[in-house]
Amino acid sequence: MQNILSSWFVQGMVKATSDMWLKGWDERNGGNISLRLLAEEVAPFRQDFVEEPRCIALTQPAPELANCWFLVTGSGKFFRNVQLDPADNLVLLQLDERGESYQIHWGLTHGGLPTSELASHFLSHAVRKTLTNGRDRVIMHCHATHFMALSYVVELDEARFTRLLWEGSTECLVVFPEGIGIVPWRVPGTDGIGAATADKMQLHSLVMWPFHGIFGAGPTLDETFGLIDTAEKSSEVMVKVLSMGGVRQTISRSQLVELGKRFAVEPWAAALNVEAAGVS
Ligand code: 2HA
Ligand code: ZN
Repeated sequence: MQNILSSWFVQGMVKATSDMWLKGWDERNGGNISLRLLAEEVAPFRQDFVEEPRCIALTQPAPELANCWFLVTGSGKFFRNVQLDPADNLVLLQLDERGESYQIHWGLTHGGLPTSELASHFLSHAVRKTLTNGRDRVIMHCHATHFMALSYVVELDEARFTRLLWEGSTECLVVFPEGIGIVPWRVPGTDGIGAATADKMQLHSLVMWPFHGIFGAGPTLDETFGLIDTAEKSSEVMVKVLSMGGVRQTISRSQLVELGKRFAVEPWAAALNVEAAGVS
């Protein structure tokens, strides 16, 4: 019988957290990931579950996620350590039939809790699950360096910031046509920032937390990592461009429209219609 440590979902979390650590996006205990799993995906590993699962009440009920399973990074755990001991740094949990509490079935072998950003994750999962008819299964948060850096110097306007990143690399409009939402600065780890983030997830698969980091939503760990990586790459280009004296030429509005047509995506109109980034 296969051990849960070799399951695709534990191995997927090991790869995502290790890659993100190597990218420099997850210093110390920075960042958190949750992956929604189906009952049939976890069923083959029941022999590895604890006999008496701990039950913990949610600070905010999530009825849309009733009975759902999640693999989540642990609170206070370091991404760089997940590969060394996945069972101590990750946690597999299931919500109850009303979405008011969860039981810990595997992981956190030395105790502890799921990520401090569980409220943001569950509220965002609830929104994305409904919006995408169950397709989106991952919420990922990290401290992507250049993306964060831009939040200190650009106007914190969603359409203008989206336009800046679309212009920062040709692929961006295709990868995140629905643009980037921005939540005003708030204390992390609270229900308030969770609700504000989930609200932005109604329109955008990427959300900026200024001076803190990024939240991404997607169908798989690979896709969500790729989404954040693409936004971060464009941010790095723009940090360099701004450091070299600013934009002198860029991708035009009509070229962005052409890109959308060629790749059959509908670019967020608000970002298409603001004036070109950096050219003032
Ligand atoms: O998990 O990144 O926002 C630590 C954080 C909190
Ligand atoms: Zn954070």
